[in-house]
Formats: sequence, C-alpha cells, structure tokens
Amino acid sequence: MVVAGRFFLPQKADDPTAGLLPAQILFARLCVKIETDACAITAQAGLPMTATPTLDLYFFPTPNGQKITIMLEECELPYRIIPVHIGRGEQHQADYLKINPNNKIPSLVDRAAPGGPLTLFESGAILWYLAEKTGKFCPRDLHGRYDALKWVMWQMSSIGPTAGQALFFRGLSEPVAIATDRFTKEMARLFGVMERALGGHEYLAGEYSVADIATFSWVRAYEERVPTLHEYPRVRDWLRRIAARPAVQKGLESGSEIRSK
Ligand SMILES: N[C@@H](CCC(=O)N[C@@H](CS)C(=O)NCC(=O)O)C(=O)O
Repeated sequence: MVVAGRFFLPQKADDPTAGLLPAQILFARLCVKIETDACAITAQAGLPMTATPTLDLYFFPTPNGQKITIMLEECELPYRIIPVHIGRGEQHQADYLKINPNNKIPSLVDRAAPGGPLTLFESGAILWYLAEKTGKFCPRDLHGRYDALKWVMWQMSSIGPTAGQALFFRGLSEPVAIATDRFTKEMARLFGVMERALGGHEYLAGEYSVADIATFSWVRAYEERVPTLHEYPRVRDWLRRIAARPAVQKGLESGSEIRSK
C-alpha cells in the first residue's frame, strides 16, 4: 500500500488533486488512508517503521536472522520486516524461492540499490553489503578489512553450522550421543580459537565490526543452552560487552513477536 499511496498521487506540489476526476481523488485519498493505517498497525506491532524504508528483510527470529536486525539497528538504517515463518514451511514457497533459492532466512532486498533492486541471501553476504553500503562496522584499511572478512567467513563456515548442529542433536527427544559429542567438542575447539584471538584486542578484528555481529548471535544462543563460557573468560566478556550495546538489544527484540504468530 505504500507504493499505491505514492503512485496514485499526482506529482504537482501546489495542487495534488489538479486534473483528477472526483472518483480518482476519492481513490487517491483512500490509498493514503490505507497507507497511514498500515503504518500505524506496523508501529503498534513494534516492527521498525519509517516513512520510506527501502530495505526489505525476509526474516524469522533465529541467530542468522538476528545478525541482520542487529546490523541494521547498529547502522540506524530504516527497514521493513517481511516475516517468513520457517516453522510453517514458508521458506519453501515458490515466491520466496525467487528471492532465496536456498530456502532459508535471512534474505534482504535493497530496493534503492544503485543499478536497481539488489536481492541478497546468506547472512554473511548481507552483513558485508550493509557494511559496504554504510561504511560502518568494517575497518577501512586493507589489512583491517580482510581481518574482518576472515572472521565473517570463519563464523559462516564454523561457528554457525557447528552450533546449529550441536543444538539440533541436543534437542532431539532421543539424543544421538556420537553426533552430540562431535559437535560439542568442535564448539569447544572454536571457543578456544576465539579465546586466543581475543587475547590481544577486545573484538575479533581489532575494533567492533561485522565479524563480531556475525558471531555474537550464535555464541549467545549456544551459551543459553549449553553454558560453557566460564571456561573461556575472554569470550564471555566479549559476549557481555556486545550484549550491553543498545542497538544489539534492539536488534534482538526486533521481529521477535513473529515466533508466536
Ligand atoms: N548460511 C545461511 C544459513 C541460513 C539458515 O540456516 N537459516 C535457518 C534459520 S537460522 C533457516 O532458514 N532454516 C529453515 C530450514 O532449514 O528450512 C545464512 O547464514 O544465511
């Protein structure tokens, strides 16, 4: 309805209804009213709302989705959440597959990207795009930038999949010991890697960056279910430092109600 409201209103600044038939004027007013009502409903639902968000986030509140809401909040970018209820299988719908052929969340469409709408899937690619778009949370110098990219890749290939599998096997009503063991041990190894990396600085790539944002939500989710960070004090402090950031708290809250809908 946002598009309809703008599309049907004439462009003349002084008299917006000039040249329109009475029925067209009525219709234009109706479109504006629907748009206003829709904004009010969205705002009440607690979803992020601005006059014209151009970023559409296809989302469900899981660690991979929350990486993106945290980054959007950190960058203070306006965005619209489009729920994809993965518990109900909405990620497999034909329309969604056009956006994300891998049938997972998150996906992001930047309708205002240079050269036309840009459709992205894979949370690491989305984070990197937002860092490039805003120039935020990514070191500018070559070495710093590639440090951040290395850790984003590490998160995507290691922490995310391993924590996901470890939690999955632990959650089974009949746990599979060999699988639980394997992924729990691998998580311990990965926390060891982080513990050593955080020896020289407070964040993975030196300064707070997309690398930390990518890693945070999975470490948080794992620690909630399998508390082990007392063995990794630097990782524990890193988690607390990031969790205390207001934008991170907003990002975790954003769209959380979708789970119960
Ligand atoms: N590598 C992907 C993984 C995405 C992913 O696994 N998303 C999960 C939610 S955290 C999902 O959509 N699961 C639904 C399914 O597997 O059908 C990314 O980082 O974007």
